[in-house]
Amino acid sequence: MTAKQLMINEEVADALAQGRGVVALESTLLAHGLPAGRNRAVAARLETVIRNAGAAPATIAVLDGTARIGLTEAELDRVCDPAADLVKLSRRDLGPALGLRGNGATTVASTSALAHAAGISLFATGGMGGVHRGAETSWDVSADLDVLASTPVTVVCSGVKSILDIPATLEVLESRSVPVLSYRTDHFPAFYLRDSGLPSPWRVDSPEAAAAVIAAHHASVPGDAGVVLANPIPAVHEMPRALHDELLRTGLELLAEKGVHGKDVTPLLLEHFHRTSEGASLDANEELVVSNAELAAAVAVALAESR
Ligand code: PSU
Ligand code: MN
Repeated sequence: MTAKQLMINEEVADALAQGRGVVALESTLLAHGLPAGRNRAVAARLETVIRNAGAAPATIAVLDGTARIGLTEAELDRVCDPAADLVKLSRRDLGPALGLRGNGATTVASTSALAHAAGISLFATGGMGGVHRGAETSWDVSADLDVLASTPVTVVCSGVKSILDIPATLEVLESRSVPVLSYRTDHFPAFYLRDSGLPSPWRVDSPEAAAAVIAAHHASVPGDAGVVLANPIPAVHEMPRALHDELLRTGLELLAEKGVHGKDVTPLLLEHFHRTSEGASLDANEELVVSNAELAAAVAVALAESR
């Protein structure tokens, strides 16, 4: 990428040059996953917890045809402003967005790709995309999985939402040689819930252990597969299961009723959860992302210290 296409801000560039920890953050969860106002507060909180842990935050978005790694306060305002009308950019959309000098918010797929291009190996988010329910006929499998299979970046997330087909998502990660580690639990988490009901392939109990696994994975497994570090939502913020199941049921009905497909599925379901739960899912969402940013920063620092 040319210097005009990829710009790394000073804080991030300095941290990279000094071998300090850096944590990438995506912008789709801000622009399309959280309501206006609340998204800006979450953006600030994420950056603060990462700095407090001794790492540099690198929120990523495409603005005026440039992929920006690390945003100014004004750029964060813009990403969080619905009037800015940022489109949701998966990895395949980066060429059009840069070539046509557009604006967009980056998903796990495009954020991982841009983070790697900038030399960043850790990324924190809420949930990642995966295999959608009914993918056997819709073919809706998130590019997040493909990118993880071919990009040496660790994604710290709270697993995947139960709106997806979680067993199928875990199968694809296995086929594509992406290790899945869960943090201080034997169960793979499901975003609003601490336990998806499925066992986690691996468990780690400290940031140092996660860093050791990440380093050993890249040293021993040929290819460029990334790593999933799944961090369950803090227990005090977990959603009541009955409320969760009811929202999921009505959310899936709403999707079928409206005939929504493709990239609009996740934003519509999130909006349904947030509206119907009167903010309970919003609080859960915020707390899990913050917790993931904290863990990612601790792992980034452990990785930097072990080098
Ligand atoms: N899961 C969430 N919140 C989100 C997303 C996923 O709980 O905002 C976003 C992420 O940016 C993820 C993207 O990369 O949705 C996946 O979209 P798709 O399924 O269209 O690939
Ligand atoms: Mn999709």
